[in-house]
Amino acid sequence: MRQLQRRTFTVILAGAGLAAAWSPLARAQAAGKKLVIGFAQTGAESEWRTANTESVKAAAKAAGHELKFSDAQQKQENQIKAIRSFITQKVDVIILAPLVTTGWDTVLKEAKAAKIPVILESRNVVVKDTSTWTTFIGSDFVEEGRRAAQWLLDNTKNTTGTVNIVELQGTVGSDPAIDRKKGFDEVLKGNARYKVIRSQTGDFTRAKGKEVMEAFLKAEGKKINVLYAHNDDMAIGAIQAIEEAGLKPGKDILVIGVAAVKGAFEAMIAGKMNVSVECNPLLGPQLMEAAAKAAAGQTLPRWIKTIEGVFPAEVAAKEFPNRKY
Ligand code: GYE
Repeated sequence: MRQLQRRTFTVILAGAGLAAAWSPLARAQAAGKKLVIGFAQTGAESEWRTANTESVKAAAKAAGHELKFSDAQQKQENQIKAIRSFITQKVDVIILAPLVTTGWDTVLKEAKAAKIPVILESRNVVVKDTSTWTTFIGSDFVEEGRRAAQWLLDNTKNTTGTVNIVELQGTVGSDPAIDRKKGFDEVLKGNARYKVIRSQTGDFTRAKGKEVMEAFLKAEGKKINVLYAHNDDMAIGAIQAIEEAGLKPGKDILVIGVAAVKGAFEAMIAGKMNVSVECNPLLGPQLMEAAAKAAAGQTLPRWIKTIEGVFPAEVAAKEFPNRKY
């Protein structure tokens, strides 16, 4: 079993940037400056996302910055529009939670030309010119996928025969979906008895998670041993589908989620979910720190990585009171 972490915390990986070259006074001035920040959020697709939005709003308020918030309702074109409007409004910093990895080249170049630093949070991009964004603040999604698979291996090692897995992927083309799949497959590769028999997107939402799980159950029925959902919301939606099909989630079908949000803890305490791999949405304070540095022209590390643990059902009741999201 993986080591458990009672509380989440974050570290800045590397690179003090140009800070060392600055006088203490210049640094204090940069830190104290009130900024106008544009935040192009993906939407409100999950419990994770809601906690993320609240964290950014609260941290901006606490720092005295003005936050211009845009909810893109899970549409990339809305995020692109929001970025362009932030450029027109001459904000000091743009925070982008990119819905998908690709399609950002042009608009990020526009932000760079306007000399507005762009900070990526919670999802990453793939662009030709990587100098168009300053830093990515978020998790190691490949590692999250590996942890999910490792939990499965550890907790099914005393069983025999094929382990049939169905997978609910996140939003198509988003890096948490791509990487959570990659890490999971990587660990199970070479274990021939573990088979992903169905894999489809549930778009990170409860409603879609339920709908797709219904289809999986119709097609595969009792053959399904395990559900791996790329986030807790889809797992929770799927749990309903499993119950409606007359099966016991957590027992007839093992349920693995990602995020470790409160909803997952409730499901684990109720015995309907087996494990949730943590992904911390409370990125607001780090984002504000990075925004101040970026606005002051400092270089940031390319990746400010969140450190996370794994929470199996056995510890859910004990850990629940400590959870902040
Ligand atoms: O896991 C999912 C959300 O980008 C890490 O997006 C984030 C993911 C998170 O909607 O629940």
